[in-house]
Amino acid sequence: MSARPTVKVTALAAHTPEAVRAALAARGWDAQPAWFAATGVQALVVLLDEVTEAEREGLVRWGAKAGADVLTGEGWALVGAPASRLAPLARPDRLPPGLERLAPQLGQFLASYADPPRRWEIGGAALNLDHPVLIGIVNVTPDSFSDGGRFATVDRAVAQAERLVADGCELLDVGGESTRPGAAPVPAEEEVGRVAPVIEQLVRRGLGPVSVDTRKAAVARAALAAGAAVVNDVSGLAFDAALAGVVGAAQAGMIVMHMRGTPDTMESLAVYRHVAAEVAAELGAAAARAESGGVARERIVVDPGFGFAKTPEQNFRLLDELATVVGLGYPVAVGPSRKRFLGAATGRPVEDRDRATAVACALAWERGARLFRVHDAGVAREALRVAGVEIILVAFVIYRFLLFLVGTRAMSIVVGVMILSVAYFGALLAKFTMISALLSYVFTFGAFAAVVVFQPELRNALARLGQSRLMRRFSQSERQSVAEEIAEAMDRLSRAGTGAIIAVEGDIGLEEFISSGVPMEAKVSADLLTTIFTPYSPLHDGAVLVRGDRIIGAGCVLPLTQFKVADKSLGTRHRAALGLSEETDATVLVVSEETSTISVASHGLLHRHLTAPQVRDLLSGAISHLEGGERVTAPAS
Ligand code: PMM
Repeated sequence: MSARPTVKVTALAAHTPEAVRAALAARGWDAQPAWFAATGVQALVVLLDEVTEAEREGLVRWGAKAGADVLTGEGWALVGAPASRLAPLARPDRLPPGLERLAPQLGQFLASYADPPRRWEIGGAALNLDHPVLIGIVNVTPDSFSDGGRFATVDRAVAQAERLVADGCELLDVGGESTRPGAAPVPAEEEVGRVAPVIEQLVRRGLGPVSVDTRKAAVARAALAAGAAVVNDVSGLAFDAALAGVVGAAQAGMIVMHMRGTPDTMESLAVYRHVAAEVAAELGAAAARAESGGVARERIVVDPGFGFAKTPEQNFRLLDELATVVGLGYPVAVGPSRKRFLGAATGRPVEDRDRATAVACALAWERGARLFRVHDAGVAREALRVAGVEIILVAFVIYRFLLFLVGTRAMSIVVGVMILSVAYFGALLAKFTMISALLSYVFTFGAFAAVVVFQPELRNALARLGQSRLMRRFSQSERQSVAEEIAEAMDRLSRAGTGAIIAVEGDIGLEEFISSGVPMEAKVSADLLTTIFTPYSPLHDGAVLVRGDRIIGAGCVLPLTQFKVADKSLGTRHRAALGLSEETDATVLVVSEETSTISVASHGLLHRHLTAPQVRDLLSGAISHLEGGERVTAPAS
């Protein structure tokens, strides 16, 4: 009876439902059920505010039965469970009595969570949100913080817009009033004079759709008349109550951004107890204002307003907890481009923050944002790509390095070094000065010791680096004939009781051993091999080295195994064969002078009593490895 294979465990990346969806789809599930099941198993945590005492008690009882985690306090409850387990709380027909008030809000959240908005309806068109949508910034203000004044004329604005569109922007955001901290307000007529001619030109040249970045109903009206399809309001409808009506009437799209106060006062209002939750709540209220003012839900995008009434730390917390804003159920836009908080983190000046912008956008995308307001789409995209390639490269190098170490003595030493490092930093933290001083000596001299201890490994690694498998590939038929010649030679030598040792090179080069004997360049043949090992021939005592179909050296000295060999019937040839197979991936064949038997050393194991056909099959690749290898060595005491 054959044993069952072991159960394979794969940890799925469950920070979004994507991994579960992909796993189900790969197992034949249809797209829609796979997505719903994936969102169902996703663990969610919802915070419920303004709950009554009775509702708290009801939730705790329900949580105990449903297997959900419920934490509560005065007026609030925090519920953690997979979405599918939360679902009954959103269904009036399945709600436990007393929890009826929960259903509408929770239902809306779960519905948009399971089926997030995939399109954004804007004036006369719709933007698809199944990929990152870049919004290119065209500032026509003389004092914008990042590119102030550069595109102040229509022609320059158009040229910038053309670059942005060429770099993949799907919407152009034209702004005529700076919103930098402390910026002075611009009268509506002046703002219209800046933005309307530019919007007209962009639309006429087919560079649209175009958005207007304004807080004022009058400016929005003029911009929409000039052909704008979106109004981007950084005040979240707090500045001009008439704005929602203008956007609603024009059936345009609207970006509702979060901020507090005005550019003049916002810095003093950056006070939050929990920035993400408060921004989401205030933004939800602003979006509700837009809806009740006449803007249809599917036309609204929300934006957490990076840099507006937030300190650098609050911006980063908000970026990390962006899913809370995504939970409002509207598509989310972000505008971290070149902002001060990125400068605070990177130390870069404003003109050198596009890489940081790209990284912030990538993080925001992963947390659910779909639209990205950027100054330089090309650099941002390029930086994103480079950042991705770099991460892959570093991960690949670390992976190959670990693969190289696994199973070698180096791995246990790496573990030892890690333990010592932990001890060292522990001693530093605990201010144990004697222990940390001693360990620092260990590290200083340990580096030299490592070079000595790992000399064979380092030699191998360097040899491996210089090798290319492709260079040494030779055809299957050549390999077959080489295998036959060597097997034939082994057979003749063992019948004659002649000692011999032949090392067949693997991926690791053997050139360093050639110089210890006589370099050769001869085709492998049974006759030549038996001749070389004939007793009293000058070369019979050393090893023959074979690369591909060539004998590259004879009479060569191989390294002896560093371990103890207890079996006295194994002489110097066997110890050399084992030694080389420990340091390289060569296959080393030995004919014993004492017993006339054939052995093979490979990867530190010895296979004894081989027949010539077995040797042939091993070398030709007909069998990939031999069963029954023995570890005949033991650590030297
Ligand atoms: N930032 C600025 C202006 N308008 N609009 C939205 N929706 N989101 C933002 O983050 C945002 C914005 C300020 O930056 P800028 O002066 O570079 O345009």
